[in-house]
Amino acid sequence: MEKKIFIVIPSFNEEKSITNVISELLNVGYKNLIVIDDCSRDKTSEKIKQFPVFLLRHCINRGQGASLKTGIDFALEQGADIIVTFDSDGQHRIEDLHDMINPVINEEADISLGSRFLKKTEVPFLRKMLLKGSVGVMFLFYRIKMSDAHNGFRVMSRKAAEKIDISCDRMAHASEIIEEIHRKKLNFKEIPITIKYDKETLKKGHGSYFQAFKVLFGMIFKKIAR
Ligand SMILES: Nc1nc2c(ncn2[C@@H]2O[C@H](COP(=O)(O)OP(=O)(O)OP(=O)(O)O)[C@@H](O)[C@H]2O)c(=O)[nH]1
Ligand SMILES: [Mg+2]
Repeated sequence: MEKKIFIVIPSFNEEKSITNVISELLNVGYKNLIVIDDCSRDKTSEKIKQFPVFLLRHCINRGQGASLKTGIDFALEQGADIIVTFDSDGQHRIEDLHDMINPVINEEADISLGSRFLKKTEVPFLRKMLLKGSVGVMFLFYRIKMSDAHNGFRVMSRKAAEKIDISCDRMAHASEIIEEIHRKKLNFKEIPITIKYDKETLKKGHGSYFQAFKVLFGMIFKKIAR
């Protein structure tokens, strides 16, 4: 029987890129798209209305983690067998979807995690250091060997989605997902993917460095305080 694939797309002020992301996904045949507009201040929702997608809106800005939770819970209610999380800022590539989905469909893994470090990708220096810091913390605390702990491109089976509890509303959800994979003894596979860095995403990225620092040190303090 064909598996029902749902794609969860968190969105916050993405009026410039959301139309492209959605039309490309629809064009290659993915029909079950769930967009979570996280109380954008721009025209994100208006841009989406022309497309046959599920549009969910937060009435206050709750963050990337909360947006994913809203979308994943909705996908489960709709009977999803496979759930993909895919960014709306145009940084993820449709071409990588197939390689990401296959291990989960073939039951080789409960969850595929995209990794920008298994492919030759130019990652901005500070971003790279922060990402490597998170990977180091994951190894130090949990003995989890991985190359990219903060990649928003994931594919999970229904079983994995039901088990993974996301309680961190903002950026810390990414490390929380890895901790949950470890705690719930789920199998993961890292898949080489390309993250597109262009002028627009790099400009936005600078604002999130402070958040990324906070998450990294938050992880360390949480573990020490336990
Ligand atoms: N920053 C941010 N993103 C959100 C929020 N809610 C939903 N998102 C979406 O979550 C996805 C990832 O957000 P980004 O800020 O690009 O985070 P990132 O890709 O991990 O980091 P960058 O390298 O800075 O792009 C995007 O599709 C956003 O639109 C929010 O409150 N803040
Ligand atoms: Mg991004």
